[in-house]
Amino acid sequence: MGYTGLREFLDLLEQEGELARVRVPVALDQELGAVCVKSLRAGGPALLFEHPGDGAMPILTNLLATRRRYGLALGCGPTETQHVWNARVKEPLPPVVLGGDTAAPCQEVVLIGDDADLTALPAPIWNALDGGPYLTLSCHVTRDPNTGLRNVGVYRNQVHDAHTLGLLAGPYTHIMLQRRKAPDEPFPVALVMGVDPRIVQAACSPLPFGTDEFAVAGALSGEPIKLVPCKTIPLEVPADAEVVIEGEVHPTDKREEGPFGEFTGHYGGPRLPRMTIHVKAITRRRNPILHLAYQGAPPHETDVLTAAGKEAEVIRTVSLPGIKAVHITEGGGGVLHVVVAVEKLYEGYGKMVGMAVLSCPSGRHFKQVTVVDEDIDPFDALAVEWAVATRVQAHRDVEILREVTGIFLDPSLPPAEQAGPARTSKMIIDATRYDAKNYPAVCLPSAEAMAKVQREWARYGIQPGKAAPVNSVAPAPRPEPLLMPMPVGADEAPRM
Ligand SMILES: Cc1cc2nc3c(=O)[nH]c(=O)nc-3n(C[C@H](O)[C@H](O)[C@H](O)COP(=O)(O)O)c2cc1C
Ligand SMILES: [Mn+2]
Repeated sequence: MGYTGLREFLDLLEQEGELARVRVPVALDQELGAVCVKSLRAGGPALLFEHPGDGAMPILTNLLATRRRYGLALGCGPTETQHVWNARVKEPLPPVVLGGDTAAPCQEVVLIGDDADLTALPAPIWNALDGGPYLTLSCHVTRDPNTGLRNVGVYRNQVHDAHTLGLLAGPYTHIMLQRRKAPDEPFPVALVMGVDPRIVQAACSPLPFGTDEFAVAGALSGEPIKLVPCKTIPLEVPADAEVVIEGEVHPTDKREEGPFGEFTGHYGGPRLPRMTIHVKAITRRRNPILHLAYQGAPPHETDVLTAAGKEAEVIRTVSLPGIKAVHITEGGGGVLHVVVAVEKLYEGYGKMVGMAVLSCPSGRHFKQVTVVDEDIDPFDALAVEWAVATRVQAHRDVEILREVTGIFLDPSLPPAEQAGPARTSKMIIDATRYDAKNYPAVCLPSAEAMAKVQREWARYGIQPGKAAPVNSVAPAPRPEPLLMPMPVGADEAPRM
């Protein structure tokens, strides 16, 4: 649909003015991270560093770091992704496996054993206190030994030495759940970097356990993903991948891993002995692009990558009627805070929705659910705060749930919880209007006056203001006008 594979997507982004080529050498030790941060804060384009660390292998970052580019990857507008996603993934499209003798781009160069040298890949040190260089956007392909089902998930990899990677995957991740019956046994893994963006979207989304993310990526793209067998392990990888690392996870062979600047904007978990991946082969294109993602203080790519698919999952799995839109916010790192706009069906419905969102399968990591009326755009931070400020009585509308499961990377947890169990408090803020029928009316000029001004705006000769956003943690700019609760004119941006 629209394009095939990463290379064609990059062409599309270039046509759309959404790709910048950085032609000067950029140091891997934090300079590259700093360029990512500055560009992310400005809502900038995808970045192709042509000479990272003076080397010849380009690094691609910030690819899907804005809602606009996430939508472009799906062939839809930035506010349509939730509904487009659910419409397409109703019917997963399984991948096709090509024969082992296929001349696959991902195996133009095959490096086995000692030749498979990780230090040939330009892995950056992203943030000041990182424990080493990290590969950050590797799609880990594994197979469940009990069911034979495939999983594809993104987890961080510290580069320990030429043939060893670290792996940090939460106990709830599917790569770990697949191994729950034999947690200490080594198992094969293929790390895929630089693939069709719809594979990355699926690999970062909380699809139900047992779902083959390649089949979801196939459904998202409208054609089956083409796979080829790996060279040294019994797994299959996308034929057009840029770089593939074949190896084995060794759960009991641990190396000191971390710390790593996480999506929360803080260091995530202490430096600890964690499991390793022993590399058996690296296969790649002749001139590959290494696809990575910056993580750290929001805004960053995880804000969008882990949020958008999860928003679709929340809508799909919460069966209460009246849910209009879901926004997992940038300030919450695309993980911790969620805003839900609902048609309030009866008194108490806001809290009802809040409880359902917290307890849906993909709601595990939410700490704060803000439920707003349907006149509030959940993507408009000003409108959401306005609703909280003017429609909430804390004693009546805020509920706190104690010691429920959270995410161990949350820096606000007591240290013992960050090292393991991660029990957290959660909060529901019901910012829907109480007793809506008798609620004071919203004050604005009439619908007719607003629509006329919208239509005839140019006539007034008013230039846009020059005020810059004051927050450093500002959400990426949205292309549509933000929706305040105002009458909708004919040319108003569509609501979700
Ligand atoms: C850039 C990026 C890095 C991530 N790193 C990790 C990580 O190191 N460990 C982890 O458990 N999840 C990480 N995630 C989140 C997982 O990708 C996400 O939970 C996904 O659903 C995992 O796939 P699974 O559900 O099949 O396990 C990361 C996500 C992104 C976008
Ligand atoms: Mn999965």
